[in-house]
Amino acid sequence: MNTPRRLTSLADVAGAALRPAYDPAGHGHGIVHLGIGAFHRAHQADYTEAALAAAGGDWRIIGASLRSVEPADALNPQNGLYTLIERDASGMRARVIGSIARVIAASRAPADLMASLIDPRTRIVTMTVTEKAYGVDRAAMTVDVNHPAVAADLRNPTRPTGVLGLMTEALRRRRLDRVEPFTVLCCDNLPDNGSLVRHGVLDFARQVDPALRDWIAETVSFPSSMVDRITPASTETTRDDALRLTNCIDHAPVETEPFTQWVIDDRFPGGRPAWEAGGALFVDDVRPYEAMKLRMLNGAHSMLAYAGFLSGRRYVRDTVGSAGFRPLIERHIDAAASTLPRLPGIDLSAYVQQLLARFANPAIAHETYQIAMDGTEKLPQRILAPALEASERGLDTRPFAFAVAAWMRYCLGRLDDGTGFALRDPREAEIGRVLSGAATPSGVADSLHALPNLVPERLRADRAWRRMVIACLGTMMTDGMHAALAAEMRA
Ligand code: CS2
Repeated sequence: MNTPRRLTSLADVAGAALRPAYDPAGHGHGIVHLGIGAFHRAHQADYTEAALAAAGGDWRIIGASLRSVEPADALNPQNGLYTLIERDASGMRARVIGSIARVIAASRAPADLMASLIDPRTRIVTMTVTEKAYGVDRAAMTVDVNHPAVAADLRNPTRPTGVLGLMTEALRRRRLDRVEPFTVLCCDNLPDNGSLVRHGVLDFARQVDPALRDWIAETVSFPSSMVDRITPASTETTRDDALRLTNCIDHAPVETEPFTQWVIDDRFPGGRPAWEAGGALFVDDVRPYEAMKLRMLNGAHSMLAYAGFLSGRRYVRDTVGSAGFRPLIERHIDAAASTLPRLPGIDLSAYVQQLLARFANPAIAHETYQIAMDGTEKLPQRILAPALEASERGLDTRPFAFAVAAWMRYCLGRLDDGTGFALRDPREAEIGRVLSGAATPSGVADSLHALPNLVPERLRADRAWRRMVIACLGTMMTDGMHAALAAEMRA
């Protein structure tokens, strides 16, 4: 083999990695994706790859990152190509993906992003920008005017930088130019995510121009979707493996698990790629699938992230691999499952076994600290909504109380030995303020329960719930997380 060169063309690839089963250059773009991180490259870009290979079409992706410039700097010199590595106990499989046409760093080239959004060839805008990027008040389903991007874009709606502002301005210009609107497809881990973004965009547009709001309400489709693929942040190992498997230096490789799932509302008036070629499931109502995934997978993930991180477990696989921890994960998943309706065609006990095996994947180094990030954005749909339902239906709420206590203990920002760490939460400063005078478990629990727009009112009012949270937190604060895990196993 020749000395490795930077991955720039498929002709350079000379290893075990598979190459696209179609000619990427023969296909134009049809999608703009906001938030082109590792997850998008392991998920939607892979489904689009399968769709292009199976059914063709002008459906390649123009990716954009709203803040960072790294994805553009890594992917553009590679003509959008990157290595996708799937790993599990049986080994590694790699493919070079060709579905990304190019990447825009929006902070550097805002006009380029707007031009791509209003381009008539763009028929779908997909997004994975994380929960905190939207700026939608989820209780009122209106824009949160205190959200920095929303506030900036309302002041300057023709030069938007946030998701709601970008969608509104691009749709305004398409309407003006008599170009059909694109479909907006949210792929973030939020319940009823299409409806959430729709409400946000409509409320934002109303403040810009009520007639535009009505036009968007009548003509733009916002399907919901449930996305799933465990994808840790790429590391040096990912790059080394990509080099071995392609004989190319790849600055944007991604590693992920073999499992992947995408369930989508089939509402695409402007057409869509044949994503079913990659296994996507098109349904009439995504919500039950979302609830299953958010409560069982993501809920258990958040619980084990806080309790695992604070008990010195760096990776998810170390938590399920520990005899003292695994039963608590199983207990959490079962409690989450008990809040769900029956899903035709889904065997929940098989789903549970599959989840445990996925968490245990020895080849995936998924950091508990990565999942612990942005707790205030994640807890409502993952833990608090099922906790409230369980409380109202007389089901066991203890597993959720333990998870919330672990999050509260994490909010103190220090390990049992006193070492400090950053919470990495958009409400970090506010959390620091409300906790500054709180020293006891009940003081901490009361202060965090009182954060606006977080714990549902009816759950806050449940005395038994609060007692349980305080008791769990008390053990965590007094005896440490290891002891709290052991005590919880006996509870
Ligand atoms: C994780 C998710 O970081 C997190 O919060 O729970 O990213 C999880 O890995 C994905 O949703 C799996 O599909």
